[in-house]
Amino acid sequence: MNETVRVTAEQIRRLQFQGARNVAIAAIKALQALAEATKAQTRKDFIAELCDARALLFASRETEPLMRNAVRWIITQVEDSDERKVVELAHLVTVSSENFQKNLAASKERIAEIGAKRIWNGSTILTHCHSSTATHVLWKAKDEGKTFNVICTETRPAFQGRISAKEMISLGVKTTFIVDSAARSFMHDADMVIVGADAITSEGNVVNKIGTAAIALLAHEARKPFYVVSELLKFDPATLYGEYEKIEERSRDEIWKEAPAELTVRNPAFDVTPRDLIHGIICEEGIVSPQSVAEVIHRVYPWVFDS
Ligand code: RUB
Repeated sequence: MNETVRVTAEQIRRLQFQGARNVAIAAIKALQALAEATKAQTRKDFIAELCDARALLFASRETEPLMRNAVRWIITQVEDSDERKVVELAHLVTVSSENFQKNLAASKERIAEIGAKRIWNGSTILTHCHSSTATHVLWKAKDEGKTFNVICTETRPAFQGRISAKEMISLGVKTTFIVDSAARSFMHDADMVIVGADAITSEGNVVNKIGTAAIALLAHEARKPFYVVSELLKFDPATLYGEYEKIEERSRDEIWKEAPAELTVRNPAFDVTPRDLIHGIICEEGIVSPQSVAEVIHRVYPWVFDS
């Protein structure tokens, strides 16, 4: 196995790359490194090497369809090419990886432009966990000269809320940091919720950091809009064909290292927010309803549905 792929998969598993976008970019870069270092002599061997890398990267975190779509797309470019020379196929991996990352960066900018329009002067935005897409929307609003406040939940057990809070502070945004269980107490101070996504299902439900669904319920109760900011490529095509999105369950040690052995400790990394609680999905094609997201993806990225 290529060393960079092995190390990257381990870093992803250990949360050294955090958030769906960063996980996908790390996996793409690992494929690029594999292509640069390959010793494969034949097309068949090179494709076999890519497929081994795919299996290892997919296993690193299971609730990451953006990473899966990216890796699948890059490998498909190689499989669909008539080229026989390994050096040319390796070059194709490099070019495809760069194109995919350019597309991701363009989507992020577009989402920020659209999302920032929903933020008005004096408003307060509650966010959960750390989504680079959500913080980019807030960066954009700030860059446009808007003044607003942010409430960050700490996001147990890995405290990704601290990353969001530090980013907001460095932007000069007035930020309040709360424990997750204080979300209801502070929902009335918020004008809207903005969170990221790890996966979007065919029904329009959104999988994001554990606790997101409870926050969506609180926003619904308080009649505050709950927005998800996400690239369309976080859609998981397997859900269209009947699969459930798998929810990664992480080590009990992340919650309580010295917990009594006989105690059952559960640590799901994500939960599912039902579409009825989502005001809109802010994606690169605009603000779309969760109900119509599968159709929009079908129009923009038809290849996602190829098995
Ligand atoms: C991160 C998380 C983020 C999404 C979206 O979970 O749930 O909200 O991944 O992030 P973890 P982005 O820290 O366990 O990876 O918008 O950066 O893709």
